[in-house]
Order: sequence, then C-alpha cells, then structure tokens
Amino acid sequence: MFETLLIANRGEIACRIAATARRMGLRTVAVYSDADAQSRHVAACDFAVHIGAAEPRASYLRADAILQVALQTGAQAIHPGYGFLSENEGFAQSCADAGLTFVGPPASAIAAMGSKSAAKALMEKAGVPLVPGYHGDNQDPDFLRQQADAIGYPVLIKASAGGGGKGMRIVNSSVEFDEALASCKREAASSFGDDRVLIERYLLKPRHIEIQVFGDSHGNYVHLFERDCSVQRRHQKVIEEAPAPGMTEERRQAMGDAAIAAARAVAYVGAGTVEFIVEPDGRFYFMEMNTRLQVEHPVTEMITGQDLVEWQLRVAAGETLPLTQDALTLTGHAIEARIYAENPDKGFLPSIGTLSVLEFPAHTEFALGDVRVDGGVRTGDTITPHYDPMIAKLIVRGRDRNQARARMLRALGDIRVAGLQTNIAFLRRLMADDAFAAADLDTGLIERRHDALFPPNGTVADTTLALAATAVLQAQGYVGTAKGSATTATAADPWSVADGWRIAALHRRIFNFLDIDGQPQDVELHYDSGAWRFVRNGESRSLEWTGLASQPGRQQLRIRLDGQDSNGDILIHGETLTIYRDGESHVLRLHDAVAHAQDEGADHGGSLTAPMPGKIISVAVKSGDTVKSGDTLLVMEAMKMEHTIFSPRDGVVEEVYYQAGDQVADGTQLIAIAESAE
Ligand code: MV4
Repeated sequence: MFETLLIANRGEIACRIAATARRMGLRTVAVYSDADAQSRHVAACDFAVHIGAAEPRASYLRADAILQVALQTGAQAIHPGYGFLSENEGFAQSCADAGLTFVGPPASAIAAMGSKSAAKALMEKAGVPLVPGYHGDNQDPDFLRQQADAIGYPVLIKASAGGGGKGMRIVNSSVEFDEALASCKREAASSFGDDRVLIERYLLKPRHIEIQVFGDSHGNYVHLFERDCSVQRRHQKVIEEAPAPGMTEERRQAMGDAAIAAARAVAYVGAGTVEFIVEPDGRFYFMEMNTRLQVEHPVTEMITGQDLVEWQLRVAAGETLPLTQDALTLTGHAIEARIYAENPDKGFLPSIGTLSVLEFPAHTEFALGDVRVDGGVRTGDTITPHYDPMIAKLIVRGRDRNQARARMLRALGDIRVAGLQTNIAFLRRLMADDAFAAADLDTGLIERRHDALFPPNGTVADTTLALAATAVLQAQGYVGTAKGSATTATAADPWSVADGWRIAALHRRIFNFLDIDGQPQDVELHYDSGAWRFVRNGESRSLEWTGLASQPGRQQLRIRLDGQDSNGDILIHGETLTIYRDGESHVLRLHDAVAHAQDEGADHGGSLTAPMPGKIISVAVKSGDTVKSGDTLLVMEAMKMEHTIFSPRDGVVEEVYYQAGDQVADGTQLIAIAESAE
C-alpha cells in the first residue's frame, strides 16, 4: 500500500476519500482553488497545495499542476473522485507515465467506454444485452429510416457522442423520421462536433438500474449488487436506493453477470458502474459504463458493509479483490438523498450564500450507521456559483424499504439549514409520495407526480406564526407562562428595547411577518393580567410558551395555543425566521429587512450589503454619481419580493460591484459610497 495519497477533488467526495485514507493510515494531500482555501476538504487532509483560480479549468482540471503537486509532495497515488479529471483518459495515462498510480481504471478502459457507439459495439460482442436498434457506421438518412421502420415505432434517435440526455429525439412514425433526424444531427454537430447518431426502440416507463462492479489487476471480477436511480430530474439523480425494488434473485444474477462481462470486455480494474435501462417486465439493456466511483456509492456500502474507497485503494495498490462473489451479501435497504442548495419553486435555481446554520441529526460520517452524512461543507461555509451546489448526501438504511423511507423522512426533518434555500422540503414530499412509497418507480416519476410534489404554498398556520412571534420575544428575554411577570428577572430591561415596545404599548406587540410568497401575515401578541394572547385577523387565542433551549440566533420552544401543544425550533437569521415544527420548515420574514440593510451600510463606512441572498433586478446609479440620502441605488429580488436599497447618506458612488441579473449572497457588498467632498 502506498503511504501518501493525493486527492484531486474537492467537497464531499474529497472528504469521503480522506476519511478512508486516514483510517487506513495513509497521508493525504489536498489540492485547492482560490475559492476553497478555507474549505473542509483542505482541513480534512494532512497537506494542502493551492493549484489555481476558482474556475475548474484553472485548478481542478489542471492535470499538469496536479501531477506536479503529487511529485513534489511524494504522493504515490492520485484519487480523482468523481467529475473533474476522473474520466479523463489523458490524465490516467499521464499518471501512469509519471510513475504514479491513478486510483481508477487503465486509460484504455476509460477510452473504450468513452464513445457511446464504440462501447455498444464492444458490448454486443461481449454478449451484453443492448436496446434493439442500429448503432453502425452507415449514416445515410434513407438507410436509417429503414432501420427505424424495422425496429418499430416509437424510436429514439441518439447522438453517438451524446450523454446526459442531450441530443435525443423521440420519433413516433416513419413520416416524422427525416425531419427529426436532421434536427438531431444539427444539434449533435453543434453540441459535440460529431453528427453521427444511433437508433433505438424507445422504451416507455424505463427504470435506471446500475450494477456496481469491481475488478482487480489479476483478472478477478465481482459485482456488489444494484442501485436503482430512476428518480431523476432533468437527468440529475435525486434519490438512489439499493436494492432495486422488485428485483428478483435471478434477474440480479443476470444483470450482475452482464455487468461483469462488460467490465471484462475492456479489461477493467477498480470501481465501475454499468448502467442499464430496464423495462417494466424486467428486460434490461446496457446504457453506458461509468468508469469512476459514483456519487451514490454509499447506498452500496450500506447494504454490503464494505468500504468501496478502501477497495479502490487496495486494488490500485495491486492487491486482489478483498472478497469473492460468494462472500458478498446484501442486507437491508439503503436510500440516499442529495441535499442541494437550490430553490425547487424557481426551477431548482442554485441558491448561493453562506450556511449560517447547518446541523444534521445524529449520524456517522463517511461510514456505516443507520443514518450517514457525507458532506463537504460546515456551518459558516459558503455555497458559491463556482461548483456544484450540493450541501451533503444523506444516506439511511433500514431492515426494509419502508423502514429506510421512514428514517429518511425523519432525518430530513431534523436537518437545520439557514442562510440559503434547499431542496429538503421537496425531498420530504418525494419520500412521502404515494408513488414513491409504492415503489412505482420510473424515470418519469417526478414529472408524473408534479402536482403532488409541487403543491402551492398554503396559508401559514397559526401555530407557525405563534412560534415565530414567541421566538422573537423569548430571544428578547420575555417569558411566556402565567407564573410571574412578562419578563424574567435576568431579561433585558423591556423599557430599553428600542423596537417600539414601550411602556404604553406593553400590552400589544405587532409582528408584520411576510410569508414565502411575500404576502403579509400580521399577528399580535397581547399581554394582560399575567397571560398572553395570540391575535390574528381579529381572533384571539390563549397562548403560553416555555423556552426549551436558547442560543444566539436560535430558540427552541414549546407553545400551547388554545390548549394545543407544539414544539418548535426557530432559527433567526437577520430578519429571516425559519420555523421547524413537526418535520416541516416554514420561512417568514420580518418586514423591515431593507431598513436593516441600510443600517449595515452606515456601519461599514458607506458600503451597502445585500440583506439576503437574491438577484439584482436593476441598478439605478453608476460610479461617480452624486446621491442624496434616501435615493434609490438598486433593486434586488429575494424570496419572491423586490427590495429597494436606498442610499443611507449624501455622497458619491465610488463603485458598483454588480449588475442586473447577478446572483448575490447575503452580506455581499453591493455598492460603495464615499462621503461628499464638501
Ligand atoms: C433511452 C430512454 C428510452 N428508450 N433509450 C437518457 C440519458 C441517456 N443516458 C439515456 N437516456 C434514455 N435512453 C431508449 N431506447 C430513456 C432515457 C431516459 C432516461 C434514462 C435513464 C435515466 C433517466 C432518464 C430520463 C429520461 C430519459
């Protein structure tokens, strides 16, 4: 085994690899870009070397720079993770040429699986089932139409050089064929510089099931069963699980054999995944082989009890496979959910910003357990536009699928995130969805279940508003039970709280909340004769609350509203409140965020910062303009609301850092204003 491993990646997968390398006693070397100097993967390794600017081309894709770091730091092996250089045959070859071990297959195997049509020809020879179709060299339109007629409609025209769903056309009848072919060829030529296509029978309701394979350098092969990755959105996997629901032992064996035949055909070494497209009746066809460790590998680890990174390192070091096929067992059921900083209500637009809070339920990291978290960011870290906005992978296992699903639902509800938007609520709806629960899986599930998965934001419940309001008061030192007065002995002096709470107004506190749609949700809390009341739309209910735990920016409370008990965990981030209750989260804003943005501007010597993550809609000034206090500087959009940023003073615009259309993280400086010269 080598002593030093260079990890040529970032984020969760770099941390994942470092965890196993450490456990195995290896020294680890991280590489990092300008954007990652403080990143978790840098801290997870023993050494770290800067390799360039934030853009991947200037850092994580620089094969030469990474090889040089490996040689300089005495690393004997390079683990590429996934993405970046992981499936770059040139890089695999350069490692070999430099006398370094590439933790992955030989360059020749990457090359053989890189071209879709060439891979299909190889697979056909190896006896791996292919979708009935034509993938030969003859590209004559009349010939291809005759092939389509012979296959039977509908057919799918796919760009030979394509992938990830790009360059595909469904054709329903012979008369549509010529036009679809021409259009597909145009797209293929412009997207891939190669207009060759292949024709396949178009499968309705297909599933994506993949087999994890492993080969060693001694010609041994095993498979580690399957993963079902049918739940996808625009060719991005959302949920992965193992085993595949409905899989029979016979079919598992047949698919495992086919996957091993595929690996053997290209003299594969290391971890690989053979993807199949599967018909409702169980017939399966080779799609492609991924020549890397995949994002979803943890579900396989959970059902086999094996550490696939350890397997990769041992095989790369020349050892034989750790286990034979007979010794591998499949136990229980595992599900992985990819937690992203993105906004499902806005077409899953990435949500960049700072993770002011990031907390997971009790879990293990990068290792077996009933709840596992593979993450690459910590509280205080930033999700930037430079890289994939994945926050973490949440992986659970149960004795069966329903137990795993229940654990996932629960664990998702226990995550706390503030500072940006996530897909967690969407994932919870998916986990609870009837079709998903019934394992009625196919690649169209999310579209088919659209209405259930994207319900309109309903009215905000009284309980949610009461939790938000009481959290604000609790944070200010008020107590919410009948015993004693409205404030504790140790609380801040209520008379000095400079927010409108005055002696004359002691009995009436107004909260102007805005819901996620920007709609006002005004409520009042009244205090009278030792008791609180919650008032909304003129209706009044009795209210008590007890603080359970408190820390800056966070209140855990129990309220009793009209005799009904509810627990809540409320994160207060600037003017944004995230109320967690009953596994669900609700976001509210207090009305005066913009005013606070201006206060901050004044505090920071004339720089104006974004009050929350959002998008710049328009900029009203340019550098050199003279502005008066209260002039409009720019308009930004956040949480579906437009916010006008006004000048806090008279002065001259020194610099405008952003323009219309830019995404900005909260706290980002937008404009600098200098005092007027006079
Ligand atoms: C197909 C198909 C139906 N019939 N091929 C999409 C990406 C590419 N790698 C293969 N893809 C498909 N090929 C035939 N003959 C449907 C898909 C497909 C799909 C496949 C796997 C996972 C998700 C998918 C989503 C849409 C379409």
